[in-house]
Amino acid sequence: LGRFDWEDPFRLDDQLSEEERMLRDAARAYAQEKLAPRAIAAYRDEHTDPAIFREMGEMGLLGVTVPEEYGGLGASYVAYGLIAREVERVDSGYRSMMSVQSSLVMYPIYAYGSEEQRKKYLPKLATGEWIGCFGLTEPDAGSDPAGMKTTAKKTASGYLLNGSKMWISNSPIADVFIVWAKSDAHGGKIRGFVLDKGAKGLSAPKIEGKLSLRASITGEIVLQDVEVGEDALLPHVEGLKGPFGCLNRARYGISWGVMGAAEFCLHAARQYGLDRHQFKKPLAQTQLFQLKLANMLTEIALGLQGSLRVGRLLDDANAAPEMISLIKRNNCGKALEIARWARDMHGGNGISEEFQVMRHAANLETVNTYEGTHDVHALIIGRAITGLQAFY
Ligand code: TGC
Ligand code: FAD
Repeated sequence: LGRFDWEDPFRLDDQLSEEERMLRDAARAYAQEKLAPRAIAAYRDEHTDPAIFREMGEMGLLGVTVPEEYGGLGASYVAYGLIAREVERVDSGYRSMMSVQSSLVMYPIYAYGSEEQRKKYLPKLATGEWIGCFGLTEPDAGSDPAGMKTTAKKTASGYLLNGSKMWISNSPIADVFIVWAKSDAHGGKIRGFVLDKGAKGLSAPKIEGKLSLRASITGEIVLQDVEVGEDALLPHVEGLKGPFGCLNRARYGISWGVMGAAEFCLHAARQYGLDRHQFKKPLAQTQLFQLKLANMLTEIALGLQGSLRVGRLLDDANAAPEMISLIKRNNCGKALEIARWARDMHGGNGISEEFQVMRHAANLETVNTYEGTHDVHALIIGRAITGLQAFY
């Protein structure tokens, strides 16, 4: 019989390649040494440090799956997931910054862009010199992005963009804007555009007052008669499958990321239960405490194994979107539950910033909602099970 290691119950480590383990260890070292010391204050002060993009770029953590000739590492999606897990172990906001840049900005430029667009944008996004954002959601179109109102009108030299995007990660500090709009020149179909900061009529005001994901800045994108050339159009994709192709990758990364946050909460709750005595014994020696720890560990072990399986399929270009919905939904929901348990298990200390579990719980409220809410992913899975569309 084999040994059991509660810190790696299904021996995930044995299932990784040498390169994947190396990247994971590098990401863990960076996250623990550079991000963890800043996380509490960044969250409290709602401060996003743009230098983090440069640091991540230097560490090779941005766009890891993009080929080396464009500044990436040409690494596997499993490696990308492992990095997300290490970064989100510290804070979901930091993972958000990283995954928007990698999956929602670099990926569409790589997959749908022209050679000129790839050469212009990808190397600077990979180093973090440029920060990117992804504008799909609008004030009146969230779960239903097909209802977007942003338009691209054909002009003699390019397009005129009008509309507004809401809840956009990184937008107030972004240099590069991926914007999805309905284009009259393409029969009203959704097309992607890549815009540069400073374009006339383009602004990105910050959304104030967030009580979640406070280390990651969020804003609007306002487009008022923004004129762009033909070279701003992403030429190689049309329709909702454009943004969804990016979301598949980001959602997959999130499924790993939230398990990192959940692992932090499990470790914190375990340590707290060992240290804290009530009724003349450690809390960790009570049955209810152990039941919660066992539930946490079980969900994390299963969640990580699911993400690894889908990651391997993604690397073989053989993952279905429904698989990604399944792991995004389940891992986010379970991580949120785990963070709430950990908060409870810390008693009064659980609400203090010092113990960090409440910050994770508050962050995971957002992660459970963005990139498709918990319920929307249930409907995607339900549609696959029944063949019946329940959205409309
Ligand atoms: P539906 O009719 O199902 O599909 C329309 C077209 O899109 C294609 N498609 C996909 N393609 C690739 N991957 C997927 N996952 C795809 N899902 C759909 C589909 O094949 C079809 O193509 P075609 O060629 O036939 O036209 O579309 P619908 O309008 O019924 O959509 C329903 C629904 C609910 C599934 C979808 O709209 C949805 O997933 N809603 C959730 C919206 C969402 O996830 N928004 C995310 C915004 S970005 C964000 O949150 C970033 S936060 C990042 C961070 O900070 O970390
Ligand atoms: P709604 O769609 O209005 O949903 C409200 C509720 O109704 C939810 O519970 C939902 O599950 C439920 N619901 C909706 N439709 C149905 C249905 N048919 N049946 C049953 N229930 C339903 N977007 C971007 O484009 N880029 C970003 O970078 C980005 N970053 C974000 C960062 C943060 C901090 C946040 C909070 C959001 C971000 N988003 C971003 C937006 C995010 O993707 C949306 O908030 C999300 O898709 C949900 O849309 P909504 O907020 O409009 O909610």
